Amino acid sequence: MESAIYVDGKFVPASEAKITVFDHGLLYGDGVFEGIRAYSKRVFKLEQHVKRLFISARAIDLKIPHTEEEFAELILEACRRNNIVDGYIRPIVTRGPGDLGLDPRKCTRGASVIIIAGTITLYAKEKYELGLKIVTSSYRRVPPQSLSPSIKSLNYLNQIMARIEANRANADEALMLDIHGYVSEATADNFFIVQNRAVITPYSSTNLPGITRQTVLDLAEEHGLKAVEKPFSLFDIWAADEAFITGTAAEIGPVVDVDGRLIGDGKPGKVTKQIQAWYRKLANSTGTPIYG
Ligand code: PXG
Repeated sequence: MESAIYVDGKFVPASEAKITVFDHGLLYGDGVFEGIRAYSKRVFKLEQHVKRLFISARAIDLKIPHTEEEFAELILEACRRNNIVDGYIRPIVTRGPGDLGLDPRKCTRGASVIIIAGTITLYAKEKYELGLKIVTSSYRRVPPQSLSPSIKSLNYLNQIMARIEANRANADEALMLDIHGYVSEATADNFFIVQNRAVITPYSSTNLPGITRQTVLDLAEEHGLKAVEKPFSLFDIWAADEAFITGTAAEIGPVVDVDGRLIGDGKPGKVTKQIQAWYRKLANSTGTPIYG
């Protein structure tokens, strides 16, 4: 059966879900989006995702034609229309249709709202058992002086360039440094190291303030580990006991090789595995019920 997609105010079959070629989301990457997961008939961290979507929209001066509560309800409805039990929900809000020319004032109709509810797989299943092999990209993450990397916008070319580099190197993912050479994040995930039972991740000023990142920081504290946000460099990765990436789509992905150097003993670490288990348990036992 075809999936039902929300676009421009109504649910339509996927084959009829279309927007105009004059949408500024397409023409200029002018828009924002979210990536949300559902586990066991519940939407995980729904409120946080909707809040971040609205903050991203506000950051680019884009008005979403709904309240946060209405938007959350639309996401739940998208899940119901697609009989989601476990799935991935992808809300997108663009500047909407407008004449050529990047001035947002050309988009007189207002924002386009799209919600896709389906599935996503970022890395093969065995990568979660064997660990990911990543390489440091020669592309630096766009600095906040140019465009805040904390905005979840439709501009992913910075990360896609890094991803192409990783593909060419036969790696699973790329590690991106910030403009000063400190670790920023992976192309679509936040990055952590584990050192002496402390989980360490960079401040979110140079990356996306990931909802999984925050969940991991909270889980670590709750279970008596130290959760630390601070800048660190490649040196600290070489010296780390463990490393992993976090993201809604990726969940918790162990990193065992960076630029051909093994992290720890080259196998997914003990703390990483604990965090995977805590995360799985939380994700499968909390969230907003889809079916009431
Ligand atoms: N950094 C970036 C740049 C991201 O895009 C994360 C970190 C992790 O954030 P969360 O809140 O998910 O823990 C992301 C997540 C997609 C897709 O195609 C979206 C992301 C990642 C992978 C795929 O919908 N964004």
